[in-house]
Formats: sequence, C-alpha cells, structure tokens
Amino acid sequence: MINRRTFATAAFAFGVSALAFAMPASAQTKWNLPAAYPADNPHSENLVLFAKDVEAATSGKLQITVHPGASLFKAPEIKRAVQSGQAQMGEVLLSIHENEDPIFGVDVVPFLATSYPDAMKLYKASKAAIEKKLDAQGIKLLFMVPWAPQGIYTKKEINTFEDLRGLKWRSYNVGTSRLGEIAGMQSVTIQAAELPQALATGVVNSFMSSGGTGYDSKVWESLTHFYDTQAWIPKDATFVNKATFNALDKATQDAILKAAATAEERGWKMWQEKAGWYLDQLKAKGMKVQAPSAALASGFKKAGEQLTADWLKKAGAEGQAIVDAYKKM
Ligand code: PCA
Repeated sequence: MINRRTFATAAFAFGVSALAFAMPASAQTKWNLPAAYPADNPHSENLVLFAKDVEAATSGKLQITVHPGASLFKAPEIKRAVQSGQAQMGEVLLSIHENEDPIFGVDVVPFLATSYPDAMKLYKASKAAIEKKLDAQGIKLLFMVPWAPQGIYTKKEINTFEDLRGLKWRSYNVGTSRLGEIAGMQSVTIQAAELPQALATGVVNSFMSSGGTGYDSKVWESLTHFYDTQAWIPKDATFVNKATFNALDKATQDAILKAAATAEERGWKMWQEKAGWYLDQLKAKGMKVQAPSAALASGFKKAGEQLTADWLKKAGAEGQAIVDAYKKM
C-alpha cells in the first residue's frame, strides 16, 4: 500500500517532470559564471561582453550571469565549483591551481615568456596539455586571457634582491610563495579580492602582480614603489562544466565556442592596450614606477633560475616538451 507521503512525493516528482517536458523549446537557460577579479578589470569586462555575445547568438536562450570580484565563490574555489556543477562556468587565474598539476603553472615560469608575443607562443605550445588536464577533471577550457607583466610592489626602495628580506609578502600562487621563501620574506597567500584589505591593515607590505591588480587594490594608499621586473605574464582561464556543455544542442555549443574565440582575441587586445595605462595611473597617484636596478634584476634572475629548476623537476618530461616546443616557435 502506498502511504500518503510516498504518494505526495511521487505526485510532486511527476508534476515537476511533466513541467520539464512541457517547457517550450525556446525556454531560457540561466547559467552562473563566478569570476575572481573586480567588475571594472578587463577580465570581467571581457566576460560580460562574452555573455552578451552568447545571449545574442542564441536569441536569448542561454543567459550567462557574470559574478565578478569572487562574489559567488572565492578565487581558489571557482574551478571546483565548475567541476562539481555548482556553477556552469567560471574564470580564474589558472596558476593558482599549480599545486594540482605543474602544467597549470607553465605561464609563471620566471622569465620564460615576458612579452605578449612570447606569452601567446607559450600559450599555443601549452594549450593542448592544459585542455587535456582540465578535460580529465570534467572541465572544458573555453579561452585564456593574460594579465600584464608582473612586477614588485614595496613600501621602500629596493636596490638588491637581499633588500626584500623580512618584508611581509603577499603571494597568489606556488611560484610567488616560493619566491617569498627564497628571498627570506614572510609570505602569506592572499587572493586579489582580499588584497585591498590586507594592504590597508598592514598584513602585507609587498607583493608581485601586474599594474592592473595594483590599480584595482588602490595600492598607492599603502605602498610607494613599483619595480617593473617583467617576470612573467600569467593567464586567467574561462571554462565550462564538460557534461553541462555536452548536453547542449549543437547550435548552442557552437555559439559558445564562437563567442569564446572572440573573447580570447578581445581579451589579449584589451590587456595589451591597457598595460601601459595602468602604470601611468600608478605614477599619477604618486608611486615611483621604475625598472629594477642591475643588482635587483640579476638577483631576481638567479631566484628565477631556481624556480624554473623547481618547476621543471615537478613538470618532468611533459613540462620540458612544452618548453622545447615553445622555444622552437
Ligand atoms: N593579478 C592577479 C594575478 C596576476 C595579476 O596580475 C593577482 O595579483 O592576484
């Protein structure tokens, strides 16, 4: 005999599935895209344009809401949220996941690719491997967009690598935290969304990043110097849950892939155009923006060699093959 409760549950389930079947083919699908960086950062602006392109190409059938500033998920949680289907799409710096797989940190190997043309070559040399790793995690890579070359922010003049010793250093991935260790700094991992507060409260007094994140964090309110070391150009990845993507009809899949290709091209352009502007803004706010001294540059190069050796050891033959392919390009 069916008791009341079972019956009610079954009736409810039937009601829901009947409703699902009754949905017209033109029904809207709404997706969330948690993103890690502020709304007025080029990464987020590019994602909003991407979402608009998808919406237009699907005649409004697929609506993607971008949640910038790590407002829906914190930066280190975005990838897992997409992997587990809590969010359909996501965007974050890929190298914050280097601890899962060294290949995710290929673009933060120091001084390997420090100009945009070289960063693009390295991307081409590494893309297939990155796609494969993400695919094995149930994630489909859509596109990758760079930041600007990374430099060092401090609150005092730094003339040699040794001058960094003892500073309270903010790191954002394996490489920056290892760099802090090598330089004898007190390193603490803080993602960009929490950086303004960490600076304001004096939890950190130095970090490595782009002009973009310095600007986003109003760095001039706490720090005074920026050394343009151009150590590497890290990239953000935008990705989608693989099963969710595969369940879409072909036309919608194609619309996403086309918008992704457009967003990738646009994102690279946006950053190349804005990288210099960010440094000008830092100067306008009174910061000393300068090239590193020869002694700082050479000390930094040496630390970079150590980081490169660390990475090659972890990344093994697969990492070496990417570096070799890149160098041949
Ligand atoms: N900004 C991000 C990652 C690299 C960058 O330029 C950050 O500092 O967290």
